[in-house]
Amino acid sequence: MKKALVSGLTGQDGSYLSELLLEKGYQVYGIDRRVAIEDAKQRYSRIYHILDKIKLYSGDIQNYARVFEITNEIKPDECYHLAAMSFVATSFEDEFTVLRTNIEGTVNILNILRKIAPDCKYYFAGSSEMFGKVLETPQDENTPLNPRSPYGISKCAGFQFTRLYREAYNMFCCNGILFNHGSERRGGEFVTRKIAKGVAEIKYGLRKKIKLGNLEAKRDWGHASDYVRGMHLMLQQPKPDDYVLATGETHTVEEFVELSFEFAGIKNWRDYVEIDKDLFRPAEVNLLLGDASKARRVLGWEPKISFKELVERMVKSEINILDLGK
Ligand code: GDR
Repeated sequence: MKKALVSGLTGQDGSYLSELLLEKGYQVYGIDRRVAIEDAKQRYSRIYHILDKIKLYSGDIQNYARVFEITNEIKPDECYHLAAMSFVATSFEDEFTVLRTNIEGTVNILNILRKIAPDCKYYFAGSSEMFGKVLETPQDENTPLNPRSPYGISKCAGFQFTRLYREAYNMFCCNGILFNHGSERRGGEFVTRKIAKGVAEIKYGLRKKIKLGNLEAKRDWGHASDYVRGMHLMLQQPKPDDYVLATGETHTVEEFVELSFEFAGIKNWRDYVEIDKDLFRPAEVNLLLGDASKARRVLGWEPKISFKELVERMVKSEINILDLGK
């Protein structure tokens, strides 16, 4: 039985990845940072259905000694490092948390693997935010990095460290460069979930408006369940490498809004959306569009869920939640 250690297991991607690994017969272990939410159903909402099948270790990736202890006990065959401060807007306000969690945390894990599990295959969750103010379109593995946020800069550092460990120590280290991916399990502060939830609440008369920032930004949005398949495939190849995962389609935030209202059966969406200047970022990434040809060719990966289906699933899920609560 293969053993996989997943940091960030309680998050959106961690939950889908754990389901996939369990299906494939892995023993799944997670590092779980303590937060002050006592209710397990709420705290582990994304993984509640598999909690009895996985093992969670309490710890923080910033704590070298604890991660060392956990890794030493498990001796994983594969490590998926997903844990991060992942909200771009907050990274402008609190650069230090990004620095410590995203850079120190990543170096801790790499360094520990090198010392006690050098044969462990390692996946780093790189991001399309690394392309920032894009220097070419579409973006692929050879596009120069040009980040536009503390978050983007931190992911570039993690990405380069992952490469460094591959080249300097001959370790099996892969970078996934994942473009935006949402789902019914997306965190509430990200724009896709915020829109889907807001639209459902408007439908049921629970709110009058949604406040949003820049509607013109363009993103390449896929579904998280497709993207975790790509992560796993990267670690099953004969050689470690870096791969872009993306749909190859880009849409504005406005299109996401428009379609969400359409799926909820609400006309004249502009009547319900208020633009709030405070939600604009100090520096914006205007356009992301990924070219995942390499992942298609080498990994045989392709996304199954379209943009339209993603929006539909997210909106319907929010409507269902409110229906169940009635
Ligand atoms: P992003 O995701 O920054 O692309 O990073 P997010 O959903 O936060 O923003 C997408 C775009 O929407 C615009 N926007 C708003 N965003 C938020 N959050 N809230 C709003 O009210 C709002 N109004 C407009 C933003 O300006 C932006 O242009 C995500 C994260 O998951 C990262 O961790 C990941 O690495 C990348 O995707 C790939």
